Amino acid sequence: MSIQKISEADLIINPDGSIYHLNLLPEDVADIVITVGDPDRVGEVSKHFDSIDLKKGKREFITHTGNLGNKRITVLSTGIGTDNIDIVLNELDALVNIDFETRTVKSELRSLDIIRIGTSGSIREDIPVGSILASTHGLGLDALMDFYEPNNNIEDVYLQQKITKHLGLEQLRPYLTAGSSKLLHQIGHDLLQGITVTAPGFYSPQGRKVRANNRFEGLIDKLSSFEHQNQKLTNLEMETAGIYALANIFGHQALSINAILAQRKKLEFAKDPQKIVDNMIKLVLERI
Ligand code: R1P
Repeated sequence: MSIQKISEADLIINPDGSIYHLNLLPEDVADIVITVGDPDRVGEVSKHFDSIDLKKGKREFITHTGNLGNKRITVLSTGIGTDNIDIVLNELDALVNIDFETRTVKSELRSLDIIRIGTSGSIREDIPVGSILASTHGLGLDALMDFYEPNNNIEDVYLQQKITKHLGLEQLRPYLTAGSSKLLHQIGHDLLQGITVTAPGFYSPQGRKVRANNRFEGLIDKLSSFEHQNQKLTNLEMETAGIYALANIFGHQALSINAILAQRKKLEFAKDPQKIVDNMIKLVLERI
């Protein structure tokens, strides 16, 4: 089998040997990676570390790597949206699985534990503001995975088809991927669980109406009325489905943990969002 060299245009490495957007060197990435949307949340996570040995950043991609107990952990901000997730997951994987000297895929592949600590809105009456929810699956309403060769298992395809039919949103070609059952057991075993819906925007794509009219009327009711063998769509955010789908393609383990700040059915928003986020951060760090 010939070894394929990845071109300088396909994989851009900065003059100092770091990867193009994340600005990280291969040795900067720990086996446990926490992703957060908000760059300011990186420090909110790493302040709990026993030591921080690396702080780097470029654009919205801020990284701290350090130690907590006997664990080495990287915490990295993704910014908002699955277009950013495309960059973060590809560059993280390249950092650990591509030899930057030879520009070839390493013979022994590393599998990262990728845990998203994010904020989200509940679409179910029984999931109140302040809940911490683990995503069993990510359902993407965005177009990211239209560009990749799918790598879905049969159960995911079956569930995705059921949901798509229920929603009547065939034109959006929703994609569905399960999260890591290992991480769900380790971190989310006693949390609320559900299928997280990843939208390609915050306003109309999540059924919000401020001034513009929505094409899909009643989106929240449609999403929240799906149920199949006790599997339900529970919450909305903007990254999980992309993380799950790309982690699955690359062979990484991924889990998304969501702090519920908004209640879309009851039209409520958290009075003290930072406290809810802090609870989630502490819970995840205790279980990592
Ligand atoms: C929207 O306000 C942002 O908040 C949520 C959404 O997924 C989106 O990124 O997550 P983060 O708090 O992790 O950014």
